[in-house]
Amino acid sequence: MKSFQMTGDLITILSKIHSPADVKKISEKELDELCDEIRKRIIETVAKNGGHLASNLGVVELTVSLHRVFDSPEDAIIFDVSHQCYTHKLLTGRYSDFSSLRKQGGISGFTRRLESPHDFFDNGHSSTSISQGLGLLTAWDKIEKEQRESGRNPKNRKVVAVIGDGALTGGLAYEALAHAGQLSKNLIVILNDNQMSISPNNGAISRYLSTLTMTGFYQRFRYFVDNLVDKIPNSKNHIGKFIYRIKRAVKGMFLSTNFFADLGFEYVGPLDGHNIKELEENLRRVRRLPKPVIVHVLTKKGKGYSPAENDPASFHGVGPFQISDGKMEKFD
Ligand SMILES: Cc1ncc(C[n+]2csc(CCOP(=O)(O)OP(=O)(O)O)c2C)c(N)n1
Repeated sequence: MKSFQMTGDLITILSKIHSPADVKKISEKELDELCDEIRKRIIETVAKNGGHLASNLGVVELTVSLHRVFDSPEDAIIFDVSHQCYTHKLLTGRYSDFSSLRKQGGISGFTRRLESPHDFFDNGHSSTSISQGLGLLTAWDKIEKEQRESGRNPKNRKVVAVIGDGALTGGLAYEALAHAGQLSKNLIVILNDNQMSISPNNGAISRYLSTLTMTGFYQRFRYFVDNLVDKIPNSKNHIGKFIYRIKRAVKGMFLSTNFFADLGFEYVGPLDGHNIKELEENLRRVRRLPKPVIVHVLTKKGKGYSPAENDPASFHGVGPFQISDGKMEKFD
């Protein structure tokens, strides 16, 4: 990403995207370029109009992957708070109007039902998306049941709720997690963990998510060691037993019980939220699971624009700023 020399570059891939169907046609080779173009469009627009910058730069690859795997608006993608919905707007037919972002009569900085069938809720209040998703899924299940009973073939629509680790500290999210675990419907919750709320996240939930991240490191360590052991001749004997003991010790250091699994969710992750291939592969698998799933995705707030990466709290919500150095306009 060329954070500092963006003006003048052509936007050639993004300008041809009018709906998620077009996102699915983009070749793997062009995906990095698409993400660069999305970041360029977001930075240029927010630098003029103000808006939520760092949160949006962090979810570019995640949102592209969601629109490649799911079929919005047949499937619902719900954004918690929805301050991070700019990529979603750019991919769902609002690219050409995007310069009006947050202007009177222009594109809203949040999801708005009147603006697009791809926006399922008028959001703004944090921690509501899991509950909204569950409500939608319950209604769709009812409709699909009636369709089946009258001999029609329902579509099996999917619901995805994207919630940040900051919004996950709000109590409402836990009522919804408890309810979803009980109903056992195929609600897909994407936990966008950038270790930041508006400023650095803290408290026991944040600490717990870090523990889960360590679990991911353990899993990668385990696959690495298992692959290595397979290559050693006679590894089933003494060496194998020794390695098994080391693995148990490392596991004890990192692994605790999984809160989400205990609530009845399948836990997937943690995944690299900037690796589209890894995201897509896992999301395609998750799409088929017949139970609630939580996909833990690690992202970097402000990704691709160094002033925002270095100071994500100041770039969470900004007024106009200078792209070359991130200097913000002063309001006296
Ligand atoms: C009820 C309520 N309280 C506070 C806020 C202010 N607020 C806006 S975004 C946000 C959370 C940001 O953290 P996170 O969900 O992790 O998203 P990120 O910006 O880090 O991607 C909060 C608390 C709000 N929107 N609603």
